[in-house]
Amino acid sequence: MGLFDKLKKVFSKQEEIKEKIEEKKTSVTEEEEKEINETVKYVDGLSKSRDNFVNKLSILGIKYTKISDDFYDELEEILITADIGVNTVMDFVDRLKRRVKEEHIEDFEYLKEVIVDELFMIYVDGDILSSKLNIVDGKTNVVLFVGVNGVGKTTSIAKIAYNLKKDGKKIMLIAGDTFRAGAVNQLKEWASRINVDFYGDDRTDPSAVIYDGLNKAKSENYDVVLIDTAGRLQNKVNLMKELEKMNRVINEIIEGEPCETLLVIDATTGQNGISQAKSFKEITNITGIVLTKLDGTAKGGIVLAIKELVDIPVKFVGLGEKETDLIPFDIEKYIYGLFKEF
Ligand SMILES: Nc1nc2c(ncn2[C@@H]2O[C@H](COP(=O)(O)OP(=O)(O)O)[C@@H](O)[C@H]2O)c(=O)[nH]1
Ligand SMILES: [Mg+2]
Repeated sequence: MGLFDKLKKVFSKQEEIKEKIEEKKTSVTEEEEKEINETVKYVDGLSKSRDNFVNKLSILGIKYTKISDDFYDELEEILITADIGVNTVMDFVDRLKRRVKEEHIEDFEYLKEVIVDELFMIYVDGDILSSKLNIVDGKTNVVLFVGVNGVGKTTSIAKIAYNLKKDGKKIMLIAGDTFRAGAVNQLKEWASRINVDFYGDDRTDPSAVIYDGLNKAKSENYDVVLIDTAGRLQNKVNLMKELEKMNRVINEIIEGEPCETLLVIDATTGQNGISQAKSFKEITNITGIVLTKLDGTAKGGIVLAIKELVDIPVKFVGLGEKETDLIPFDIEKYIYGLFKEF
């Protein structure tokens, strides 16, 4: 049995359980319910991508009775338009051709299995996959958020804070986006909505705000501090200097911090998002990516392109606008959500 078959077995079972829970025909532990809800979020959030992608692939299976060069060309095109990077697609098709030849594959149903297996392999590719934040108990951890305007930084901070708060952590949000009008208030409103603490004022130097906020957080033993920033990528040199200064201030107050610098990118911007990621990678040390608005795109393949072109782990994905709609990235659930009807 192929890997995809296994995923289908596990996750479709979870979807069945979800229905039973809703009909109050069964009950599960809190932990199990969390896991099941995440699967359902992937399935719902990736529906646009799935419709687009899987439909095209299925049509391909009807159109070609034989696996020919034309078949491979069309397959390549479908994958590239799904925002999977060009080189990844080329490698993938090469691997597929090799397997088709070696295993004498003629049956499209079986080929489907192989396609999904191989896409999965691209992502995994011997890497250790961890979507966990690098947070240590017993100290104040600092997570810095960067990314251009409108990608979903502030919303993602609120969502992550909401999850950490549920895990019993003492959380502070610091408003380091002193550039955009309304940014400070937006973060403040989120803080009160999800019931965590907030630090921010009307000064224009983000490092000054961070300095005071972080000193307070340290002396009052906060577990995690999440810092919002403004990402004006138009002026790379200035942005680099500003981020350097913030990092220096943070490290002066708490040695070794920030423990994470998360880059937020918007999945609906496709290749543009990828080039933002490359630019940010050049100017500061990014430890993980938050990929937002996956629910709003039909090109969910972007996760695979990030892997190929940027090689920074996707740690969270945004699949909606509510505080419960940001979940740890899980390649198996992602693949299932993308292909379940394939
Ligand atoms: N559908 C959807 N919308 C999102 C997601 N993440 C953020 N948004 C929306 O994107 C818009 C910009 O978000 P914001 O956090 O203000 O971006 P920022 O400028 O980077 O701080 C808001 O309307 C959010 O509700 C997501 O995962 N899915
Ligand atoms: Mg913002």
